[in-house]
Amino acid sequence: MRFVDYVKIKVIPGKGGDGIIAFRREKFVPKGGPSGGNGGRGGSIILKVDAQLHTLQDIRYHRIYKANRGKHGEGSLRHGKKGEDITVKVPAGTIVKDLHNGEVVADLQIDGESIVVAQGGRGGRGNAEFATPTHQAPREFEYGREGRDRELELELKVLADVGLVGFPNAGKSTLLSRVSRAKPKIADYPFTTLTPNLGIVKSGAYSSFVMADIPGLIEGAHKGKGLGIQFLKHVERCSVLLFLVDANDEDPAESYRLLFEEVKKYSPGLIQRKRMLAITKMDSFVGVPKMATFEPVELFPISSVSGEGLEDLIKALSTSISE
Ligand SMILES: Nc1nc2c(ncn2[C@@H]2O[C@H](COP(=O)(O)OP(=O)(O)OP(=O)(O)O)[C@@H](O)[C@H]2O)c(=O)[nH]1
Ligand SMILES: [Mg+2]
Repeated sequence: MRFVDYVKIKVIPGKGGDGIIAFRREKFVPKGGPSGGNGGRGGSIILKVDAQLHTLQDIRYHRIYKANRGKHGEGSLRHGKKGEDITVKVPAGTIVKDLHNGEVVADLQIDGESIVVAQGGRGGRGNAEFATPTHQAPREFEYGREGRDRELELELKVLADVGLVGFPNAGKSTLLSRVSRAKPKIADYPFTTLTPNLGIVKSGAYSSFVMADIPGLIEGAHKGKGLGIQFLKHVERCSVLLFLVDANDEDPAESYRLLFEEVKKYSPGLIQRKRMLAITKMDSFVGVPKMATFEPVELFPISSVSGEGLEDLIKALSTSISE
C-alpha cells in the first residue's frame, strides 16, 4: 500500500475575445481601409509541478479553476489582450486523468514541468483580416471561440519523507498530532494506531514534509510479530527514519538498540536510511535519561506536551530531507 490522495477539479478556460468591424478615419480620406482588430485568446488553465508541495491538500479547498476571457479587438488594428492564464501548482508525481474518458492526460514528475489542460478559446478575427485586393471594405468578423471545460482527477501517490518508528505507546501519534494538522487516535495503551497516519509538517514559510505515523513495533517484529512490521515497508522510501523512545523506559538506550535491531533484521537496506532518535515525554521525566547509545545518532529530547525540542527536531528533519 502507498498512500493515495485524490482530488477532482473542474477547469474552465476563458472564451476568446471577439474580432470587430472598424474602418480607418483619416483627414481628407472619406473612407479608410478596414481596421478592426482581432479578439485576444481566452486564458488557459495550466498545471505546473512545484517541488515544495507534497499533497493535493490545497487543491482540495479550491476545486474550480476559471480563466478570464480574451478582450475584444478594437479599432486602429488594435488586437484584444489575451485572457490571463491560471497556473495550478501540483506536487511532483501527480497523475492527471480526464474524468470523462478515463484517459491519462499527464504524469507530472519533474519540478517546473507543466501542461496546458484547458486551452483558452481562440480570439475572433477582426474585419481587417478579411481584406483582399478585390474586397477592400470587408464587413466580416468572427466571434471569439469557447474553450472546452474539463473535469479532471488528480491522483498522487504520497511517499512519506519521515517515518516514525517506536514501540507501542512511545508517543508517535501524539508527536504527529502536535506538529501537523493530522488527528490520529491517541491513547494510554499500546497498539492504539492500527493503520498508518500521515501528516504534513510545515517546516518554514514555503516548505513542508510528510510524516508517517505507523503502528508500534514489538520485539520479534521482523519475524512478523505485531502489526507495525507490515507497515515498515511503507516507510521504506522515507528519507529519514525517526526513532522514538520513551524517556521513562528503564533503559532508553537499550530500547533504541532493540528497535534498531528489529528494523535491521527486517530490512538491512532500510536501516541504512538517515536516522534520528527522539527521546519522548521529557515533561514527565525527572532527571537525565541514560542516552549512551550503542551507535552515534543525532539525539533530540522532546515533549509533545510542553513543546520542548520540537522546533529543533523539525529543523533537523527538514534539513536532512533536503540533503
Ligand atoms: N506526558 C507526556 N505524555 C505523552 C507525550 N507524548 C505522548 N504521551 C502519552 O503517551 C500515550 C501514548 O501516546 P501515543 O501517541 O498514542 O503513542 P503511540 O506511540 O502512537 O502508540 P501506538 O499507536 O500504540 O503505537 C498517551 O497517553 C499520550 O498522551 C508527552 O510528550 N508527554
Ligand atoms: Mg499511535
